[in-house]
Amino acid sequence: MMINELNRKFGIEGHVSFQTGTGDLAKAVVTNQRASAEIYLHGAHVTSFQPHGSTPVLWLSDIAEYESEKAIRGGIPVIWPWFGPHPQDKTKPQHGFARVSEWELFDTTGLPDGRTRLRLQLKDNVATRTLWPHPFELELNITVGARLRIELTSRNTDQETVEIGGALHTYFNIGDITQITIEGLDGREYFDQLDSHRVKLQNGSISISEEVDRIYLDTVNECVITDPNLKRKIRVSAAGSRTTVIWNPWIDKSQRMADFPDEGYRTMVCIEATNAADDIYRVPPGGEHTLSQTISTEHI
Ligand code: TA6
Repeated sequence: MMINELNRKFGIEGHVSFQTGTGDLAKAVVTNQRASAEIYLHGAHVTSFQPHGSTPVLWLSDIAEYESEKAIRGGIPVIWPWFGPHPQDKTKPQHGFARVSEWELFDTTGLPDGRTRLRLQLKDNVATRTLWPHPFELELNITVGARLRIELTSRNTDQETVEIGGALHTYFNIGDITQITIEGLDGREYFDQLDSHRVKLQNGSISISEEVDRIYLDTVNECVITDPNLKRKIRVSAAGSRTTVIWNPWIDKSQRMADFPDEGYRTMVCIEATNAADDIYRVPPGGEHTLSQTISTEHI
């Protein structure tokens, strides 16, 4: 849909308008009483969120690739219907296909409390069925206020039960990776993806001084990033998820990724609301599953 048609059908004064973004991809620009945000229809990808008076909350690569077959590096990639490599077929795209699909805008709402809600939809098509042979409806609800709430609802429109994995693969903007701590995962076991998926135990809060790629299990608590440089905490809660991924690529992996600045690892960390490992959902015909993440900040 052309930008002027998006604005005619879905634009709301004081809430949301539509522009041509990087790579000529269409994006929604939300500016309301509480915050601003940007969402690309490509991948239903939230690329920025900034409560008024606050530092940007999401990290976005300044060399991200904005192309139809690429995922934008940073923000909140929608990982679906599998997390990581495809369980049986490694030739299929890492992290599924939702983040490189063109989503439809379903509706926009200016809520009475001043927040703005966008609903985007993805349905099965020839391309998705070659990768995942099931009909489906996927809906992403994005609610922008002082907090950012993302809800990914999977509806099984097939005649058989399907297994749903995925993640809201959120990249957070931080002052200095070596100075932050992450609370909320103390006492949780995790798969260490960098050590043959060995199961390890988290002792206390997380500090990062090397590449970290961990799938934490049975996670129910809110995660809190304490960032002394930016003088803030970022609170990250999830629902519909009992696995949480913590990732920082550190130096070598940053240099290996073409769309990731060599020094980018210094100012980002991923905390991902995930359905992976033993937290995959078996959704019956006509059933649905919602994975959500809520993000807020507070000054310290
Ligand atoms: O969520 C962590 C992770 O699975 C890492 O292993 C790393 O591969 C990261 O996702 C980014 O994956 P991508 O396919 O976006 O380059």
